[in-house]
Amino acid sequence: MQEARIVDGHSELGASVVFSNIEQIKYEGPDTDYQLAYRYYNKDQEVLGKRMEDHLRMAVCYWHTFCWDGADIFGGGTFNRPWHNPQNDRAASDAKMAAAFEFFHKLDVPYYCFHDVDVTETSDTPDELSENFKCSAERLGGYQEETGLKLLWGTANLFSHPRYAAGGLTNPDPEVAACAIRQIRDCLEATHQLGGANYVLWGGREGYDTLLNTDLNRELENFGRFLSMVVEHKNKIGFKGKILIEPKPHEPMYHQYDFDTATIYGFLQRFDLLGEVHVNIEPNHATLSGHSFAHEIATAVSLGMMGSIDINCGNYQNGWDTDQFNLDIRDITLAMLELLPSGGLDTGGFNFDAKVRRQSSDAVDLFYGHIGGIDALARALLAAADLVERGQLDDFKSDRYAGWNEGLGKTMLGPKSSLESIADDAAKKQLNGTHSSGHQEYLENLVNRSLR
Ligand code: XUL
Ligand code: CO
Repeated sequence: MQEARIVDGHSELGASVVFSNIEQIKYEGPDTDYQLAYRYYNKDQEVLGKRMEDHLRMAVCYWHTFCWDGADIFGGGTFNRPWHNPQNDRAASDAKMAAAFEFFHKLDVPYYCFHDVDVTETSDTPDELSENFKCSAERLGGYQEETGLKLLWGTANLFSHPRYAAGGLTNPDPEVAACAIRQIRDCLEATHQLGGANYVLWGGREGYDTLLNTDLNRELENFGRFLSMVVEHKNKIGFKGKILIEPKPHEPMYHQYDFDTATIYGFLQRFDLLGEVHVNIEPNHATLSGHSFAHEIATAVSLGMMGSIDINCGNYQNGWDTDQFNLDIRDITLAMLELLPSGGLDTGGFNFDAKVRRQSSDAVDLFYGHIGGIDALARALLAAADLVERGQLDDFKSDRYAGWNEGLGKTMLGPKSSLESIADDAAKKQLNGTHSSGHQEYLENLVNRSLR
């Protein structure tokens, strides 16, 4: 391995050079044997008239990669990162930030994402959190300026502190909801100040464990009212990014209100927020709600709600949110096929909401995890672009639905049609519709041919 290349000026902010024996990751092509290189992600390569980097707009998340120490519910941390200490004091938070920006730079991705508490030392009171987070945002701004890294989105953590056990915006206690709102206000303003492209709300504890202690209607009404205030504030401060809700059906709660994209659509319609709020789709959350990743993307695109993506995957056996790096190129290709024809991502990106396994305890494993995930995205993009360019899938769908563009189909949908007129016409013409093959296997083979 070659010597590290440190970004100019990093030393001014006290960079730790934690990954000092790792060079910036470069594209070396599919045949390289070097594991710290990209085989498919070639950021300047044009795909369907756009650079790969601009299609994917990839981000690294702060929480899994820099905050998590490998602890799970059965055992403590296994990672022993140099930037962790048990107090998570200012020094640890600074060291973490230096390491994070060194990592972002060395991966050569354009964006990162954070929760307020990820980038801030442990704070005992809401006042302390507010003050400390302001300082953290200043320091993040300094790193962004130095490295050219950009913020894909920020979010307030309204699920870790014990006060949020029964929710943030949907908490039965107004005092707790007020604390949540204060955190959102601070984080939205910091995200704006840092030039963030979006602001995310993941309602991890906006839901319930039992209806026996829950006034579902009151909680949803409050949620709608407070979400409207978020939108109002966004407009007031001139934040141009999108407000995104991240669907997830359960975990940590038994039931979460932001169950899936279609549920969120109904909620936004109820509170007159359609067009103001979009979704941040996560494959592992999609599968938890009984959908595929592609289904959630197709639904968001069709409802005009597409925002951003937290790319990862679950584990098909155990049914919880394992947040693994998604290496399933076929699964991602199917989702890309829904996304690309709509023009792709606008303010959104692909954020790696994924973590290395608890046994992958070396810092270099963070590189292997992300490199694998990045190359999988690049391969899926190439495969989906190939399918779009060949046009067979599109032609097949167009032919399948062609009957609605003229003749009978067009008349049936026309302004003069009624249930009665269509039924009478069917009887008069002795219509006797027959089935035509959906050719699923033929289409699946087309997809597989493009996976290379
Ligand atoms: C939790 C999850 C979160 C959100 C941000 O399942 O996905 O990391 O992305 O709060
Ligand atoms: Co997520």
